[in-house]
Amino acid sequence: MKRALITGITGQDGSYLAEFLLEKGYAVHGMLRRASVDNTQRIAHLLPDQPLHLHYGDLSDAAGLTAILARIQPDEIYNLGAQSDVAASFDTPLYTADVNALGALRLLEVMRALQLRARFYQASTSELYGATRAPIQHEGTPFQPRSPYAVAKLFAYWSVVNYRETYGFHASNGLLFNHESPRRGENFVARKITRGLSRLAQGLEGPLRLGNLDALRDWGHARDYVRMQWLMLQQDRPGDYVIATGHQCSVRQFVTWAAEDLGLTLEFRGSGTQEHAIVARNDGPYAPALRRGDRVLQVDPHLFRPADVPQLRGDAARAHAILGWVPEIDARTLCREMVLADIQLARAQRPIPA
Ligand code: NDP
Ligand code: GDR
Repeated sequence: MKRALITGITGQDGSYLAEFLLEKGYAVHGMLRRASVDNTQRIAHLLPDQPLHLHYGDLSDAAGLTAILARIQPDEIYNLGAQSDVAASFDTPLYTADVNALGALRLLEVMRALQLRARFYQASTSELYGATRAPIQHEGTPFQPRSPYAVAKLFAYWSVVNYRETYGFHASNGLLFNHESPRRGENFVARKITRGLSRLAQGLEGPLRLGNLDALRDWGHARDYVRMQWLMLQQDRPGDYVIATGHQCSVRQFVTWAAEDLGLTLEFRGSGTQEHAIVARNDGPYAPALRRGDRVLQVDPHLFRPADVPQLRGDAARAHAILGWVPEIDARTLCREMVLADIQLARAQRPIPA
């Protein structure tokens, strides 16, 4: 039975990857941060009766990483753990660098010290392309990181390349573009939209407040993307791969889709920080709390970042050619799946009428 270690197992990708590897017959070990409240909700369904083992650890703690790797002796390591919130990285740049940059290097160094020949996957990101002017980005597009998060991930990216070239590590970078799911953290924009509109539709909260509606992203589904993480480590040769759908849409478009899935037609009014959206039509049973003319969205200047990434769109031709990977779920379908899941959650919390 192959042994895999996943850092960040409690996160969105970690939970899908753990499911995937368990189905493939792996013994899965996950690194878990100690928290004051339960942080295992995304993997709770996997815990009974499965070869899934959790170990307390933190990417900032080299001694702990050494103990975990020495004990488990994994065949494959997936480094998904990170301070993954780009906006938060502007407020916590040193912490973000410690976890996202030095955290990856710590793992590589522990592997070197223990002479552990595990295959290594690093969760790299489209954020490395940042301010690029290239309309579509591939493995050869120069990096122009635009946030403390992206700068830290750039260090980790090059550390992986260096350990591969210098010490012969089987270490690979997945340059993943945005990917979402019903398990996505509530602060990332796609989930904020599907959850916020679903709750507003049930009368559980007020209008959605968002920042830059013009940002363009290439959104895929997390379940599709973890399959590729595993595929990269099954190759004879390590390498770096862009993983993306090749399609791009704006935050405003995502709002429009999510509203459609709730039976709502929106009308956007105003511009810049005055922009807002109201209900033009409500055609379905999903939004009982909303009437024509109700405000559903307000742009909030406080939610703009000190620097933002205007547009990302990935060319995954290399992954298609070498890994045989193609994304199965497009952004429109993804949005509908997220809205349906968030409607159920919102309905479960709807106050019982007196
Ligand atoms: P999440 O934010 O959902 O999960 C991050 C995970 O990292 C959580 O398990 C979190 O633990 C853990 N973590 C945070 N800090 C530490 C630390 N100091 N030591 C150990 N673990 C830590 O992210 P995703 O699942 O969405 O993303 C997975 C990885 O992929 C991340 O590295 C992210 O930067 C990267 N990525 C994500 C993309 C996306 O669109 N989702 C795209 C490209 C890259 P806890 O639950 O305790 O907070
Ligand atoms: P991103 O994702 O920064 O691309 O990082 P996020 O969903 O946070 O933002 C995408 C775009 O939406 C704009 N935006 C808002 N974003 C948030 N979070 N909240 C808002 O209210 C809001 N309004 C507009 C942002 O300005 C941005 O342009 C994600 C993370 O998963 C990273 O870890 C990963 O590396 C990249 O995707 C690829």
